[in-house]
Amino acid sequence: MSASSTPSSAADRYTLYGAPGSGATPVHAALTLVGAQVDTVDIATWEGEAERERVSGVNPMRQVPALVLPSGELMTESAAILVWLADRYPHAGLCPAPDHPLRARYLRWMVYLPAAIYSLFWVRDDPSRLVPDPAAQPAMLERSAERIAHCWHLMARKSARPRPTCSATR
Ligand SMILES: N[C@@H](CCC(=O)N[C@@H](CS)C(=O)NCC(=O)O)C(=O)O
Repeated sequence: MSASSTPSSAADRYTLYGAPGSGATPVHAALTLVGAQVDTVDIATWEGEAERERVSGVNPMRQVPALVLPSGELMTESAAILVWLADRYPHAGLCPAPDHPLRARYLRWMVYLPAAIYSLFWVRDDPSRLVPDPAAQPAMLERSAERIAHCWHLMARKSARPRPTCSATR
């Protein structure tokens, strides 16, 4: 059994920066499922500059989740963290193995979520970052909400399991 397939041990201690309801939540769930030890640092970046400043020394993007690995290396980007944890602890069964037929689909949607949807919240959380004119902000919020809804629908449609045909159910 290689080191990467061993169940988590006492050495597997992580520090997770984030807050409930943030992208740190699925990371915390994955760490719990693999049985790792987690020290959490509560930071709600969307609450303002002071909170973002608190995480800036750890993650220059001033965002959560930020995860310090047992090696001391920092990981950011929630999807990358989830993929890394799932591969690091295969016994937990969190993802299809690299040679599994569903691997491509898994990677596709793991990257799609932050690229197509999560990134839009950087603008929505503080519209003035990209749209300085307050009068123009409601339109941006409305259109980005439509875009997000469209992306969720597309994913739901395309990632759904194909329905069995009549002949397949016989
Ligand atoms: N690309 C990052 C985005 C993380 C992100 O947007 N986090 C939010 C909280 S859920 C944040 O820290 N926002 C504060 C900001 O961007 O200023 C990821 O996928 O993990």
